[in-house]
Amino acid sequence: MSQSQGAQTAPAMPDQNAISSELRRNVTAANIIPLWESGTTAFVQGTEQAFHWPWRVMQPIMQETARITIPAILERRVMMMVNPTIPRNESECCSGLLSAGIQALMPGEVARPHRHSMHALRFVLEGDGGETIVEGKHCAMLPGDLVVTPGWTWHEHHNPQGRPTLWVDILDVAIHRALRNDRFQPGPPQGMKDIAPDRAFANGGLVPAGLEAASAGYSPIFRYAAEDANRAVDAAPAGPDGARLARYVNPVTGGPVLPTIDCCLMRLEQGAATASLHSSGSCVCVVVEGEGESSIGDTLVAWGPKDVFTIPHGQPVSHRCLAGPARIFMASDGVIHDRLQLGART
Ligand code: GTQ
Ligand code: FE2
Repeated sequence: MSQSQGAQTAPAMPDQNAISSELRRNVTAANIIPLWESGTTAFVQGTEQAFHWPWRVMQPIMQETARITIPAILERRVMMMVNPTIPRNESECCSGLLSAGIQALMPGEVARPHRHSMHALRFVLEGDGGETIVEGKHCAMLPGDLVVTPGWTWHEHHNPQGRPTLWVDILDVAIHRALRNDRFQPGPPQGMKDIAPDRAFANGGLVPAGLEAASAGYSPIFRYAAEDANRAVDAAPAGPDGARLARYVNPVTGGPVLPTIDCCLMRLEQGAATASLHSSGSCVCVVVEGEGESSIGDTLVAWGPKDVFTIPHGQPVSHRCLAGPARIFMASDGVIHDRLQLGART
């Protein structure tokens, strides 16, 4: 897919005196705005730029944040990464329609059960004893694990012992706010669904029959272990440019893990560089291991382990691995673009 780049600015605002003072009074009283004075004609496509939150910046911030012990903060010790290049970013997005933050749960801490309309995922950076319970299913949180909490599923985080657990949260807040449908409910959980255990889906190519309807909205697997993802990407055939890509899927439908967020893991060998591609969705990337640089539109990002960087939709991107192998986790809002049939437009 290719898209035109660069900001398209609306013509200069016409003279506010173009309409008579009487008409001005009348339209104001009637809650009417002339289109030529409306902010909706200031098109903003293409103005988002790639952005980078290096771990060397985030790590000391998270270490300092971990010392805060105010109870209200304990359960949401999250530092959000807000992309300053996104115009009118009321939803504090990181890339496209995706919000992202780094959360820390210290030993002995609990984030109490709740649910919300937003679809969310966590990609674990550090930890040994933490877990998230999703709709009653216990999901261990080990480095490199992906844990999804689909919209309106009950979830709670625990870190009974051991080291702090740190992870990247990625949520589709903006679309829920745009639809005026962002909802939150505190626990205790009620009306939890009975979802088949993850081991029912652990036999490659075979899944329990009859779950199609129940699994249409989201994946019945809530935890994708790092070791499984690594094995899958290592076994994936390399593309012509040497990159290997494994996609996290809903095992029943083959669809994305969340209705609005598609995830994959890329592996690049040392010295390899990907072909220049356009991304149909906007991406939040988390570097699992390795070092390299990515050319994204006009921006060059030099990345290392636990760095977070973004890829705005429609921008040409090429990743180069300088110390490898490199593994990069990517979460994209491309599902939303696809659902709106935007991919075919050039
Ligand atoms: O851990 O459940 O970053 O509910 C924002 C909202 C994390 C969570 C966020 C949440 C969570
Ligand atoms: Fe939550």
